[in-house]
Amino acid sequence: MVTNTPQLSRALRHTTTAPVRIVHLGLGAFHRSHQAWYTQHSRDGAEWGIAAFTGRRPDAADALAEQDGLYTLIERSGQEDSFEMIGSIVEAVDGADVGRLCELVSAKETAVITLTITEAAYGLASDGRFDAGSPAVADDLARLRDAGAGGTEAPTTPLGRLVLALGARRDAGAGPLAVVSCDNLPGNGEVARHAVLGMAEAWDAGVAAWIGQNVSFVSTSVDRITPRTTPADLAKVEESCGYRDNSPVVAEPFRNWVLSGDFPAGRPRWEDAGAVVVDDIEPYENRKLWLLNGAHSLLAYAGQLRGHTTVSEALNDRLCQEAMELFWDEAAAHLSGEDLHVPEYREALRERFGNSRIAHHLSQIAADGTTKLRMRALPVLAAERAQGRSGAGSALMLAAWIDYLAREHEPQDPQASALHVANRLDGQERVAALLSLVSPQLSDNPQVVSLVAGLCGAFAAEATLTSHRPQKISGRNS
Ligand code: CS2
Repeated sequence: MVTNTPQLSRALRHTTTAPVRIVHLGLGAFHRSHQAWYTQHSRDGAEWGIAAFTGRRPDAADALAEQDGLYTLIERSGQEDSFEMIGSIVEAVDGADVGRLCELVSAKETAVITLTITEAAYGLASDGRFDAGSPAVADDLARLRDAGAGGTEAPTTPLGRLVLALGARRDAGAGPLAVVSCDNLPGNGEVARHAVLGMAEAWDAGVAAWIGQNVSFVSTSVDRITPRTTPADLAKVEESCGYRDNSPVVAEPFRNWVLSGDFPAGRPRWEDAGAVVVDDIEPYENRKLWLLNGAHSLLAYAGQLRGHTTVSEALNDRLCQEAMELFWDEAAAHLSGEDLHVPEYREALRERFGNSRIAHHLSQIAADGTTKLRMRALPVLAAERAQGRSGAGSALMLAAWIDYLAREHEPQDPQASALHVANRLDGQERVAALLSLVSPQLSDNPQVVSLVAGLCGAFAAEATLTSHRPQKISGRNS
């Protein structure tokens, strides 16, 4: 390893900063490999600086602030790495600094707020609606009330912080702006609207009314596989770039961004970098959520059951591969529209998943199963059953999750305590209780419960899918 190398900074690289016009909540690797990359690659990117706030911990902001927001993007193909310095984040802030958030959101120049706060942070109940009564929301409402009354408490959830900051924008008379959800949820703009309005209504009707009239909620489908950075990546940057970067990001070369909605105060020309603006986002969202994220969740649980650590390892396992194709066949039957190019999309995914130079850990994808499976397995299962088919390919994903929970007693999940209780039951009772946390739509249907229960064990070491072969699927379109 090279020593005495200078640390990356704006002075070192002679870069200037753009004025803050975008505020981001959820400073993490994905934001840096995706929205920050698109902003840098827009022709007017030099006019659009991002102030990015972390979620629970300050670490990512501290590391980035030390480098004036600069970092290296390592683009990792199946053959080689290439390095690019990204400078569109001009301010990296600890999410707990709610004062700074309010200040920036109330500035007239701020036109866009982007979110990567995770699916679980939208406060959805198992019926998919915003749960105003959940303990996290109730606790943050108490803090919002205190903050609104000039107290010392500040909200701690991204939603609470966002609502407080939007209230500050209303008070400042800074005008309309767009909130852009970049989390993997169907109709994420609408989900964000319900969550923000639900929280605001419970706090201050005036703020809620202002949000209703002035905030545009934009839906997006976002895509770029971004594994965790490792110490070896830091050493690689030092060796190849000649500076020390404590915060590089690794991503695959592929990226995609589809957006739908209004930007009342403007936005960068992200389309220069390949973003696509459409009127109807649903087909694109479903394609990405089902084919990419659905397969990811399936591989995360099935792959770990079979002793694998990364996506590319799981993809080398015939059983996992077969299960993925079965699920894709089911999903593809409900993806229509020629420009979706489903067979090509599947082929591209096989290649992306198979990139063994990207160590995308299955354990990372396995987190927050109750929320993710509601978006990834349930819609395909429901669509299959509505057409009179079993939906066994989607049910396999649920069965793999249930088997995975039998050995993972402390899973990261927004419903961790309920999961813990359900997990202690036995047999079909356990299956039904766990499914109810994904959605009552699953647990209320005895046929679905026994279908999933019957598929449990499908990924045991000696199993073959033929012994559990799902009912023949008709109507494949690829
Ligand atoms: C993954 C996603 O962790 C997960 O749930 O499925 O983060 C996935 O890698 C991205 O959506 C890719 O764009």
